Amino acid sequence: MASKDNASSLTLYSWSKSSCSCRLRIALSHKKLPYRLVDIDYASREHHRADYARMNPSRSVPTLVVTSSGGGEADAVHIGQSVAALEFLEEAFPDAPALLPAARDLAARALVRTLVQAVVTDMQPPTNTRVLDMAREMGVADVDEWCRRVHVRGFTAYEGLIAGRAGKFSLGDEVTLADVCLVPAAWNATGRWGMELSEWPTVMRVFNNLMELEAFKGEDWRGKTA
Ligand SMILES: N[C@@H](CCC(=O)N[C@@H](CS)C(=O)NCC(=O)O)C(=O)O
Repeated sequence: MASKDNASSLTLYSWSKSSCSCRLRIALSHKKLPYRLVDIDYASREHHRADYARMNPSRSVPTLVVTSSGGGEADAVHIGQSVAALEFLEEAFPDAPALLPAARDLAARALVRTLVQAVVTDMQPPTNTRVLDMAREMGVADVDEWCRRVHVRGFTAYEGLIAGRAGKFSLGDEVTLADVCLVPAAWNATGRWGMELSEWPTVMRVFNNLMELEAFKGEDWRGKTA
């Protein structure tokens, strides 16, 4: 089992352009935690193969695999939900830079988690590949417009939550899990669906500030070929 001694080894199964995978890559980079990256061939639906599904029955990316030092594959922990994996990193590596406000600041922690959910439950799932495939099968002609509409609602909610509260980042001047989830959603919006963030001035300002940071900039897939 993983412990809090930083001795665990981490493997991330990820697809470069998956917003859910980007959350983990950004967090791992921000926390400066070494890990092994395994690229999933999303186009050939590698995440739907039986060997992957044994690790992650949801057949989605990412999956974070945690092996404790001295432990074998049999003892490995497989975390197949990105937020569970993010929270695991918070708890397992308390000496790494935190992405949640201090435990005593319950209100700030609740706001960060609210912002996280505004992205990970309200924005990403309706635009997931399998959902878009279903939408196409059921006659939705323009799934890009579907995604844009989902994101307009999502960014409007996010703007309402952070306007007047944000500092350099979504909540004050420290990077949090909210930022880790926001930025990949903004990459999808701008990189896939031709959206601009100017309609949401606080979101746009926070996004631009975050894009100055290596942990975020280094994971930006827009403009890359792979
Ligand atoms: N709730 C899951 C969602 C994971 C998810 O939907 N990942 C997408 C990529 S961002 C995926 O693998 N989709 C595969 C599919 O739809 O078949 C999480 O946060 O990890």
